[in-house]
Amino acid sequence: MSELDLIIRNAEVATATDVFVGDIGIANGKVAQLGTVTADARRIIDARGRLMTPGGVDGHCHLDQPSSDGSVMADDFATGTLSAAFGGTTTVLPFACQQKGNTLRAAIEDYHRRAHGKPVIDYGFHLIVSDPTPTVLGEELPALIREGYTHFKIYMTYDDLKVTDRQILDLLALARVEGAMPMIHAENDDCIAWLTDLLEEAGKTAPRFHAESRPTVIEREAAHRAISLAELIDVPVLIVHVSSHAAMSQIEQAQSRGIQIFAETCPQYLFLTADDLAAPGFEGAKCICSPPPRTRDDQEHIWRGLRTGVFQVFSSDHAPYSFEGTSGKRVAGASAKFRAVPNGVPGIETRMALLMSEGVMKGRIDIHKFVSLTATAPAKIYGLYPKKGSIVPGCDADLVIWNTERPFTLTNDRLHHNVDYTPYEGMQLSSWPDMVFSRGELIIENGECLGQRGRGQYLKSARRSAGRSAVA
Ligand code: DUC
Ligand code: ZN
Ligand code: ZN
Repeated sequence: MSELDLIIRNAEVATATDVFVGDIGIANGKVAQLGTVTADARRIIDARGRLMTPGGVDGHCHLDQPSSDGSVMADDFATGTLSAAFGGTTTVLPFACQQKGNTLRAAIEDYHRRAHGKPVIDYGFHLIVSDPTPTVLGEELPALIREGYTHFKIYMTYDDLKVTDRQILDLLALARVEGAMPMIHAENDDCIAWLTDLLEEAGKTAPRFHAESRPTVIEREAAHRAISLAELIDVPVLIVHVSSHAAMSQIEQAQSRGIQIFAETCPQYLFLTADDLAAPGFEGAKCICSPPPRTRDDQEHIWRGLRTGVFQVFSSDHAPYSFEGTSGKRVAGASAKFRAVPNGVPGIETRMALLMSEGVMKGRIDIHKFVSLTATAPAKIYGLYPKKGSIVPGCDADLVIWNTERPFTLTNDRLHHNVDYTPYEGMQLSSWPDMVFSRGELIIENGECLGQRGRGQYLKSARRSAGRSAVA
């Protein structure tokens, strides 16, 4: 056996299905051997007593995404992927967004330009299809899916992004034929617009009324509609950023009827509530996201859904808008009406540690569920498995060694994103990634990034083959 590049010895290795104490031999950026590795290596790291998981796959984040309201995201592909890496994520999937009137190809070319030379970790793109013209449906999107852009988001709300039910049917039918994975933002647009107007007429424009403009029934109805459309076409879809028990119940019922509906939730729906939007002054704007955070009861149901398998994917939905300044949350003014506040919260770096600390360490989910939610299932659903998402011979050596013995208080100044706040300020966490490897290269150690900006590689995704489940 020729010399390996690296052996990590005696780690407690956890995957979505197994746990074992053993060695990992790495050559050419890939896992070459598992178990007891007797070969020599250029470098040996002893990880005795340390938990190791696959590097995270963040299946939903926004980096340097152009907007129509004049806001500018605080994180680009450099700062966003740096922050992700510190948090144990080694693959990100942000969104290349089609502008209405433009082609998808233009969005992708623009997005590749934005990424060029910047990512610290590997990355792929989801598409956002906002203008499914006959050319997009007949030529452009099928060609792009075959080129490896196999997952796209459909919005049921937002004027500049939403598509009609009929257009959703067209897109789902195309996804079925081409083996793509549609992701759906499920909120009823007319209800939001109607309620927002009503609230504004009553002078209710502070951040806390954002939650009142988007009650759970709005998410439940749209989730039901999205599921019905998918059922009609007979194609799997994934409902993104599910926030409420009401919407989750729709998914659970569909799944129990044997319909292939996948679902994603995010940290903001486990750790924030609508009360966080009612913080004094404009502070609540920090937690404005859509769908909005709900109640403690909803949080408990979301935890149950993570445990029981209603949710397959736990993503950050990192949407990096700074609080101070004029390009983020305050783009429409220092105390703008809630409707003009950019939607989203940062969380690309905290996603895995929050779930490890509050989920695994507190016994709400087991370590296998953690790995599946944060890495394996998103890699499978988005066509990156087995290259990404697990620890098996031949996969990329994307690995995290955890420190679970040094509790700390989370503050924004220890994070590496370019956003000036974290919604989780002051939380006590028990776990944090100590060492992060990307394709066998140690990129994070002792709170320092050793990985070069621009080393991240673009990832093409595989198509879903007909009749194959996206998740084992
Ligand atoms: N949808 C997202 O996916 N992210 C941020 C805001 C939104 O509405
Ligand atoms: Zn969305
Ligand atoms: Zn998002």
